[in-house]
Amino acid sequence: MTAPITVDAQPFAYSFDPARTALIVIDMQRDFIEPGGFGETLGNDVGLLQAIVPTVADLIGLFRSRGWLVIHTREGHKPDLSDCPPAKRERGAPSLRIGDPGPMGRILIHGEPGHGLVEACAALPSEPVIDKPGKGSFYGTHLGVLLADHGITHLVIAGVTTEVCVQTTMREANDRGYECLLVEDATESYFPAFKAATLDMIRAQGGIVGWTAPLAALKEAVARRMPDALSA
Ligand code: C5J
Repeated sequence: MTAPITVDAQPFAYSFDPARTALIVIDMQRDFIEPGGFGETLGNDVGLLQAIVPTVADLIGLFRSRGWLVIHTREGHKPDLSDCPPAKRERGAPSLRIGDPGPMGRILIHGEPGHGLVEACAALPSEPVIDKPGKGSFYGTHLGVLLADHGITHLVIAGVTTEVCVQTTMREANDRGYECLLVEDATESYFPAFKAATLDMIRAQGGIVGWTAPLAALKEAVARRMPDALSA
C-alpha cells in the first residue's frame, strides 16, 4: 500500500490510496453536452454542462499524469433498442426519443456521433470505456469485475448529470462498499438546484453516500503528498 492522500472534503477528510483508486468519468457525451443532442432536445440549457468540460479534462489530466486508473462511461443503447426498456424510451420530450434520428445521429445509440465523448474528455486507447444501458454504471455492465480486477476500493467521480447518472452510480458504488469522492466542480446538472441538493444529500448524515470536494482541494492534496504532481 502506498501512503494515503488526504483531501480536505465534506463532511470530513477523504483519504485514498492511489493504487486502489480509479477516476470514473460519467457520460461526458456529445448527446448531453453539445447543442443538438439529447439534452438540448429535452429542453435543457447545455451551456451549464459545457462550462465544466475544462475542469473535467483537468481532473483526467491529473490522474493520467500520475499513471492512475481512468475509466469513462457512456449511456447508450444497441441500434435495435433491445437493451432499452419501453418505459425508458417512451418517457421524455415528445419531440425526440432515444433511437430517433437527430442532428448528431440517432439519439443515444452506440456508434452515433452524439453517443461519443466530447473531444476534450476523450478516452485514451488504454482507458476502459464502459457502455451502460442505464443511469447507473454498474447495472448491465462489467464495471464491478473491472474494478475487482484492478483491486479498486476508492472511486473519484466526475461527469454529468449530477442528480441522474452521477448520483445513481455513486449510490450503486456506495452500496457495493466503494469509498466515493464526488468532485464538486467536475460535475453538473441542467438544474442548479438539483446539483446543490445532490451534493447535500451525498454528504448528509456523516457522508451517507460519500464525500465531496472541489478539484482544487484534490490537486492540493496530491501536490502536498507528491510534489512533482504540481504541474498536472
Ligand atoms: C441523463 C445522464 N441525465 N448521464 N443521463 O439522462 O445523467
